[in-house]
Amino acid sequence: MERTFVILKPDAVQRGLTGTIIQRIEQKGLKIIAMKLLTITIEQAEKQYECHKGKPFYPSLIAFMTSGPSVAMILEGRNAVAIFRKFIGSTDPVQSEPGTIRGDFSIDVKHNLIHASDCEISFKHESSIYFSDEEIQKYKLSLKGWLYYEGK
Ligand code: IDP
Ligand code: MG
Repeated sequence: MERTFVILKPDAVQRGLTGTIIQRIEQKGLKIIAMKLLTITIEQAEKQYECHKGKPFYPSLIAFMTSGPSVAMILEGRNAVAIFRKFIGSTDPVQSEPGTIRGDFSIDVKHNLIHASDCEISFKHESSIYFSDEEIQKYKLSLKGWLYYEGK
């Protein structure tokens, strides 16, 4: 089953929005299989955002991401990557639709509350920075049959 890597950024923790966002994730039907509160190190942030190195916003992005605790998560579900990108909304809240997390709760392109993998390759890269295999929970979601069928 497809997985995606998510960070509730330091602004989400400071603004007391982690509970609201996690509730939306659960309501959507994505399965939380790993989750922890951590202060991201400079090394971790640089690895995660290596594709943005050299861009004007890169130094302030690294400073922001390491400025306080974040919540890191792995979610699982059918088409988890694409569905969750839609769920969080566009990077810049000027463009993100109401109803999305960024569209409902943020007004600044940097302080946009949440990160999510944009493809399966990014998922593998990002999740390996923050989680070991032992930290990923294996369990059956009892309501799974009400979310989707295993076959077609
Ligand atoms: P994404 O988080 O939607 O994948 P990216 O383009 O990968 O967006 O950018 C990574 C993060 O860098 C964004 O979520 C945002 O926090 C920050 N960022 C992106 N563009 C800008 C900008 O123009 N100014 C300041 N911060 C930016
Ligand atoms: Mg990105």
